[in-house]
Amino acid sequence: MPEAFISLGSNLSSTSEGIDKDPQVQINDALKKIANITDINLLKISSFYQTSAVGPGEQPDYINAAIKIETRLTAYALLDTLQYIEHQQGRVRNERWGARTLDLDILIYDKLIENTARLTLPHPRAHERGFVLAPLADLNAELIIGEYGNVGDLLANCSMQGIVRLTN
Ligand code: A4P
Ligand code: MG
Repeated sequence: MPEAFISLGSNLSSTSEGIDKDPQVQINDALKKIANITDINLLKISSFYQTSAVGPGEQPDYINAAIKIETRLTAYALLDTLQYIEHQQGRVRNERWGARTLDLDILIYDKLIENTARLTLPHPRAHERGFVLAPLADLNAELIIGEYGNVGDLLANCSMQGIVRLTN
């Protein structure tokens, strides 16, 4: 079965039925939903990280994590499934890189290289971002990201300023 790596990020609370859900709860809820999908086996979950927001203006810190899965879904069906979960958890798409209740990105799907309007694989910015590489290194530091090299080496050359591992 194909293996894939997914990053999870949240820096906004959402309120549903009067209950306030902070970013850590958003990530945990997303993990539960992913674990319940028949065509996905959730193999590994990284530590959670508190990370300074990369992007425009002042934004709250993010909680970031990553997972390793195996799945019978194609890469596009997996993207549909992840976007449906984002939508269920109140994601509203405003400005690019803006604050969000939940962001689920496919970092790597097997050895697939894809470059369409809907899907770029490996994820085009994964290799340069500490908030992606730190959780990914928990899962597999030997993992190769396209032409850029392995996660452990990329992480060693990347700024870790504003990235704090949370115990969980
Ligand atoms: N898309 C293309 N390739 C992929 C892929 N591999 N995985 C398309 C998922 N989606 C992919 O994404 C826009 C479109 O990208 C989707 O419709 C999909 O078809 P989006 O989630 O709507 O928008 P976005 O996340 O704002 O854009 P983008 O370009 O994915 O942003 P990034 O690069 O993911 O950055 N700072 C911290 N500390 N932590 C974070 O997690 N995240 C971002 C988002 C910015 N700053 C951050 C963090
Ligand atoms: Mg995204």
